[in-house]
Amino acid sequence: MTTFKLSILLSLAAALNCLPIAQITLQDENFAEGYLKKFFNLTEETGPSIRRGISPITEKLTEMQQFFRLEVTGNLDADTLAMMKKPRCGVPDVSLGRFSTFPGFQWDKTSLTFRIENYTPDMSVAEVDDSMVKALEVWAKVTPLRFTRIYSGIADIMISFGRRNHGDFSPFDGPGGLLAHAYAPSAGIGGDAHFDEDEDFTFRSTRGYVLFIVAAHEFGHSLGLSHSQDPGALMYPTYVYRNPETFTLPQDDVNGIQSLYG
Ligand SMILES: [Ca+2]
Ligand SMILES: [Ca+2]
Ligand SMILES: [Zn+2]
Ligand SMILES: [Zn+2]
Repeated sequence: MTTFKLSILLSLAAALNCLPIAQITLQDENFAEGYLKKFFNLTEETGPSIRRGISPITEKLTEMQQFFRLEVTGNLDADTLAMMKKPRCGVPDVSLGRFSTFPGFQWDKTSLTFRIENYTPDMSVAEVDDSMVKALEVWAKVTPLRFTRIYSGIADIMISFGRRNHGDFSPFDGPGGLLAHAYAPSAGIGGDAHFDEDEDFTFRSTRGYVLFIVAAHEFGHSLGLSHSQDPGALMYPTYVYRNPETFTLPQDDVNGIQSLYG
């Protein structure tokens, strides 16, 4: 534990060599460590890289910079920190499958149910309903998957809004940062999508986060996609405003979902 802390401090100190010291604060360093733990599986265990003398922080910073196609420095530089601070999805970025999927996680049926358990006060009920239905249609359009809404009982895809600790082991974080997360296909919590009620969701405005866009991304996870490294993809981890009226599913996402469901 102590050794790990020390190695983090040393590698972050090394990372700061080429920057004016005032630019990155201790708070930023702690934030960066938390980010790498959450999204890039930074752990305190010793592994092959430690035996090769590479600090886990440097290794994970490198991995993160490669994922986001940043300049690969292995250092916590300003660009890297700025990327870490963008609002984003809560699902980790560790990439596992060839087409940005979670290997072994896909529905073995094409007819799925969904249920909207509660609503956000940010929008009208009709706007939330419309956003969720259209977000599922994005995926139905390019696959044999069909979605049926139910109003009671357990659906495959349970949709809810919550803040902070909301009943799973992945609490939200207040305004900004994490916007939502969803679980890969399986029984129980699998497929479910949770939205951070501390965000300001919107139907069509350029202010706040367009619920349709956030939901369409999360339902990609509900169906088995992981994050894409393609900055133009819907399954890119950070939020990018897109006009819901003119949205079409980018090719990278079409390829990903069709690799699972044809
Ligand atoms: Ca479920
Ligand atoms: Ca948040
Ligand atoms: Zn995501
Ligand atoms: Zn959750």
